[in-house]
Amino acid sequence: MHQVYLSLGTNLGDKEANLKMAVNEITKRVGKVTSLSAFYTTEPWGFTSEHAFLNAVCRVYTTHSPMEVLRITQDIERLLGRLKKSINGAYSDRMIDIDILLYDDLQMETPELTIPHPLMWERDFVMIPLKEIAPDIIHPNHER
Ligand code: PH2
Ligand code: MG
Ligand code: MG
Repeated sequence: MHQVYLSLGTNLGDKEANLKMAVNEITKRVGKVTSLSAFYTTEPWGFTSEHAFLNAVCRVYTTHSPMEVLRITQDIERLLGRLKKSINGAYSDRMIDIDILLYDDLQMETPELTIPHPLMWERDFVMIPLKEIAPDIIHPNHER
């Protein structure tokens, strides 16, 4: 079994319903969700939008590989109505975004997937819910 932390974000539609449906699908397809943070209303980070976000982080136990988790979470994004990933590489409004933050103690870097998520440490919308459910998480390169 592998322990995965996922970040969930939405800023369109019924945001609370979007997060709950995402957690439901994650439970069905990725594995048991053993912890879920509160839902945090946050300002758009890195782009301008009139639509505030609702963000959360969950911990999942899975038998799937990192690339399988990526494929499954992208399927869930499409199922829940995520139409486009970005506009010319810039962030855009979305029904749901599911990002892999951590996968056990794994560090990997491929064109498709980098773990830990390279921007997570500077994003309050990730770190505040993550610290809520995993207070001991620290940056791998600060470990000794
Ligand atoms: N996701 C982004 C970019 N900016 N800002 C907030 N508040 N919440 C997000 O989930 C978010 C963002 C890229 O996926
Ligand atoms: Mg994202
Ligand atoms: Mg994403």
